[in-house]
Amino acid sequence: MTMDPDYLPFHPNPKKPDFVPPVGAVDAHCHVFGPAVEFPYHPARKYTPCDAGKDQLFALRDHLGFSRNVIVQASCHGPDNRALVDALTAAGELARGVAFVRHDVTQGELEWMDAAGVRAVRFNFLKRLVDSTPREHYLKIVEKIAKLGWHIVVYFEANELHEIEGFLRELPTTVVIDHLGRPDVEGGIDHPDYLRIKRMMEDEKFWIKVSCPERLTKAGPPYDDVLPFGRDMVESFPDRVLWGTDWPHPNMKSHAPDDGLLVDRIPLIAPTEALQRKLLIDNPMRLYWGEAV
Ligand code: 0GY
Repeated sequence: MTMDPDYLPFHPNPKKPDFVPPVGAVDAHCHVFGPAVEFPYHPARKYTPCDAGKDQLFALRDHLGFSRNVIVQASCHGPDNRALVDALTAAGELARGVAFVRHDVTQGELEWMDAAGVRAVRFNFLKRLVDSTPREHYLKIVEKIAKLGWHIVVYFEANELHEIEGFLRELPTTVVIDHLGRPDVEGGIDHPDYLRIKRMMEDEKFWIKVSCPERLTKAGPPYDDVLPFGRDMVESFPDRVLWGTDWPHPNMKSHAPDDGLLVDRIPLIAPTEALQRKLLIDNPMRLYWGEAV
């Protein structure tokens, strides 16, 4: 399983961040890829990444000064969640997971994932990453996960939100929006597409990840053009924001971001210790570990 010729591997030696995260901080969006010899990529995948296994993820967690991870099943593994479950099992209490499942997933499979620490499923609406899923299939999944008390993570682009907003609003669980809802940063925080996301956030069932400046930026590192969006969400909805590295940064075309630099951006979007604690500890612990903090 050879990596795609235009695939950019993750940064080989990220800096030690200047910002020291509070003890107990959670990286609430990252992935494991393979290794393919043990956990082959899915035949229907849209890209073949470089291997990025659990040991590398845990080493990065420690290097960055984080304590825990929320690991999100990536589309290159399709509905085969074995690499995710393997990583969660190895991490024990130090990780929780977000799976990708199909409507025909069995209750036994869901319970196997739940026991390993999976707490959510991801609905991915990006056409470049997945084939589209019929609404009735999503609803079948919703019905099945309700029994386990899981929530739903959604990945979409802001300019396409109008197509699915009604559907998202009707979902009966907590709904976490990936990567700020992928706004066009050149439009600024007054752009109608971004305001649509903010309006949706007023419903308390929605949460949002203030992640992925490296993917949203037009200006490049250190991602100053993305700053207003993360800061606006943290200040507007301090109890429903999450932060993550997005390591190993699949499908980056311009550059492989330095994860230490990404951590150094945190105090610029969450400027007080109280906001940092909510973003990095209280919020993810409440949602993924069920801890009232
Ligand atoms: C991310 C973003 C991307 C990829 C995936 O599941 C995935 O393959 O999520 C992307 O290409 O934008 O969250 O890692």
